[in-house]
Amino acid sequence: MSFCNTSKSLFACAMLAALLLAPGMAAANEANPTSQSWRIANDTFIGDHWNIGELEMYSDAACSQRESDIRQVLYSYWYDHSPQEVVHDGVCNTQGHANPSTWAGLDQRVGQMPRGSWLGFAFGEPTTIRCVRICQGRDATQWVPSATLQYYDGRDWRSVGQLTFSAGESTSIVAPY
Ligand SMILES: [Ca+2]
Repeated sequence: MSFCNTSKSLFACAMLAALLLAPGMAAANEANPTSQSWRIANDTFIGDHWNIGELEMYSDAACSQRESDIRQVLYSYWYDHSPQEVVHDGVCNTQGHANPSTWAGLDQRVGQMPRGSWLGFAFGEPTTIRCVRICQGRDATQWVPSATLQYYDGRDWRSVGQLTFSAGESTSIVAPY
């Protein structure tokens, strides 16, 4: 970049280069982002609170390569304090409310507004998520038809695409990618 050819901006240029090359940062290619932390956030208003009894993330569009090296469950709020493992224990729970085998988000406006509730994982290694399977509630006020997939780039959460779900169990590839 010509910006880097003038001596006056050498320091700024070096800082920029260091930032771009910092380990753990997301890949520069926004169409194929890589990160250890991924989450889904509601795109539509939630009448009560969002219930998710199982969340699975896959690195391929065929939804066959499941990322199972889960180091941490990431969430906006945990309503009923059920064990965090319930969202990745292999049991497709689609019950709602304060069922002990499901995650429930916040049932107040800040959590009900679009992007107000989210659930995700920190994986052991950087990956790219292209497919998500969830088992969410069946009550009309406790599931969402549309969600946004986001990854953490080291500074902010960035949206990469949309997911389309039905009540209960459903799988969606990320669009567009
Ligand atoms: Ca489960």
